[in-house]
Amino acid sequence: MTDTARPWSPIHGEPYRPEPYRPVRVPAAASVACAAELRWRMEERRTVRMFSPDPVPAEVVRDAVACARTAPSGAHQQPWTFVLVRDEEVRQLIRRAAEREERTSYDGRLGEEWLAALRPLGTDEVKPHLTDAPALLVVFQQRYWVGPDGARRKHYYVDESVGIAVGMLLTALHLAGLAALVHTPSPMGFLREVLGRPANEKAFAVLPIGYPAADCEVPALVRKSLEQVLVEI
Ligand code: IYR
Repeated sequence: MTDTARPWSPIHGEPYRPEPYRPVRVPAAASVACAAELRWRMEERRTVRMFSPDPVPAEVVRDAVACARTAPSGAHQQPWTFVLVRDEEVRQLIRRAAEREERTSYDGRLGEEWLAALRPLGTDEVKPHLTDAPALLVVFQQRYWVGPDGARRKHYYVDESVGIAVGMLLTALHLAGLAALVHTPSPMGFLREVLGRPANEKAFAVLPIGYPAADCEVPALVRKSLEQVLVEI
């Protein structure tokens, strides 16, 4: 599937330019069936921390990023960059740097309340998934962009926009049969350096992507029910 996007340019300051939008109406029965199917497919998604080193088709990850980039964003500024790392040495570098930060975090920087919240997840400072998973997708948020005049221009609702895009990415990966973890080493400044990203980009998350290991375990967690999270008025 080729990329059907038109060439992108910033629309900053341009006048409103409407175009028709006439998606085919999905018949109600098909809509209900699709939503129900999707609901159960997504119920199966788990955050995975134990990956098989088996390679993943790069095309699946690229297509998932292509899905993520359709996310809505503040002022349609699309303030994201996805860096796909498959190179073994770079993954090793990222793991070493992340574990250095995590050690400080788990040794007390997080504080007792946070550590208690994490206990049921069974996480610690050792992050084998960063090198076991055959692909790391590092998501950067662009805090601002630089206009043709060299001036910095603000991006709006960057956290929300990139968060929505990552949600769509996780959905696409899961439906395509790949597992992922949203890893947020803190602080993440090292990622910009290791990956040579520009100053306007700030790491948002590192996503190890792959197949679960044959002996993969996940914490026995319970999701809130639909009734607990949905209020209908
Ligand atoms: N970044 C650390 C700690 C951590 C924090 C949260 I909030 C989690 O949901 C999971 C982990 C780590 O990756 O271990």
